Amino acid sequence: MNDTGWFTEVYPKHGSAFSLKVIEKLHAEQSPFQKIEIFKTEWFGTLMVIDGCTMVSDRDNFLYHEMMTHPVLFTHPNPERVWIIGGGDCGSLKEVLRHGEVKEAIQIEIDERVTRLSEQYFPDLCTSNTDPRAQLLFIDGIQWVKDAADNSVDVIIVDSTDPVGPAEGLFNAAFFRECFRCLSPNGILVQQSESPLFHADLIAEMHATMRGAGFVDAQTFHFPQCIYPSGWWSGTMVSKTPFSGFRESDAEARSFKTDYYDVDVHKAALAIPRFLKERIAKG
Ligand code: AG3
Repeated sequence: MNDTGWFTEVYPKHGSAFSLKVIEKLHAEQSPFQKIEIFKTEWFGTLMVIDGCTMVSDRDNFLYHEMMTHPVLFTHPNPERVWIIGGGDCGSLKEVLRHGEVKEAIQIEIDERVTRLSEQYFPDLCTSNTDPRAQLLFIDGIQWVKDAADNSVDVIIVDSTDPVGPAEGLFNAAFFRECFRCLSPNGILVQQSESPLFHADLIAEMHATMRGAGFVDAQTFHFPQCIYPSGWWSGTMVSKTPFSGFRESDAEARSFKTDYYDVDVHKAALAIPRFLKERIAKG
């Protein structure tokens, strides 16, 4: 935060920045893994920042959390066992648990402080933490996946920070191979895959690496996220069997309220703009 009362995240590689007007800094600490800051902002509500990067705001987190969960869960035929790697703010966990089919949701977050601060400053994201189907583990997701048995999960959601620092190992071939092994035969992995505009190379590389790890089909989808670089974000889903649409009528008949996701949004999110299609096709 600078002395004019604005928090700014600068994107040096992309000659741009994003700022939010801050009312007050609520908290700052260095956890064993990263620097975590919490701000009260003028219009975006509470904001969590990790190592200078925006993570979650009250105002717009619904976009990300709904899109990182509902498309993948309505694509899998019967998602009973779900792991969330990262996701320490618990926003993805909350959305996952809205699905009645889910029997077990395990959140594997390396940094317990992210969750404890979220419980304190983002209580709305943590309302499902006590759901009997939820388990919160504070261990390294990479190690968790390495140690897990074959065929032990239906959906893996990688809700990570940018691919630097603690999250770097969540974007490589060795990690994807272990995920592939742990997933059931029709298992799906979805990973946050950064900005279509700023990180098209990364998205293309993820497609190639994930296919190299054994996944047979890949679909990127996109959604707005104004607090992240370029204001436009994506997720990438990969599957052990070819994708053939999603459970559209179940999505239509869903019993829970959403603020962004619905059947039309799901379909629209899968429409990939020319430049990205071409970049992914190049490999
Ligand atoms: N995970 C993606 C954060 C990436 C933000 N990058 C940045 N600001 N440079 C967010 C976690 C939400 N559960």
